[in-house]
Amino acid sequence: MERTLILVKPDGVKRNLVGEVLSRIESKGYAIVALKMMSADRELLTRHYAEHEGKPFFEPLVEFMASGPIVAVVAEGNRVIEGFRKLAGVTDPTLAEPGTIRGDLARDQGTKVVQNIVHGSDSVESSAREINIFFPEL
Ligand code: IDP
Ligand code: MG
Repeated sequence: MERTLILVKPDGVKRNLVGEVLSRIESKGYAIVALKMMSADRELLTRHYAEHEGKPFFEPLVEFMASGPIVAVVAEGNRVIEGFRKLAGVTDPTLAEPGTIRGDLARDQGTKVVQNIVHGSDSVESSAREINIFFPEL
């Protein structure tokens, strides 16, 4: 069964949207198989966002993701990687469709890094790598 790594980012936790995000995952029919609230340090975030190292938003992204608690979730189901990305909506919350997490719950805050409530793995390879970073015990 396919699995994906989902993060409720610090903006989502600060705005009390953890329950809302979990509710959308569960309502869609995916199973939550692991869940924890944690603070991510730079080392972990640099590994998680390795593909973005060197990009102009990399430092602001790491700083933002380390700015407060996050909630890490492993969700499971057929095609959950693609399915959660659809639930999340596109990266830019201004362009994300209404009905999606980012489209409904986030907007452009004028910050160096886009604050968009959630992360979701984008491929089978990324999900395996990312789940191992956040849940090495799984
Ligand atoms: P994704 O989260 O939709 O997969 P990625 O391209 O993997 O988007 O980027 C990771 C995160 O970095 C985004 O969710 C967003 O927070 C931030 N980000 C991506 N592109 C930009 C950008 O062009 N400017 C500012 N922040 C960005
Ligand atoms: Mg991504």
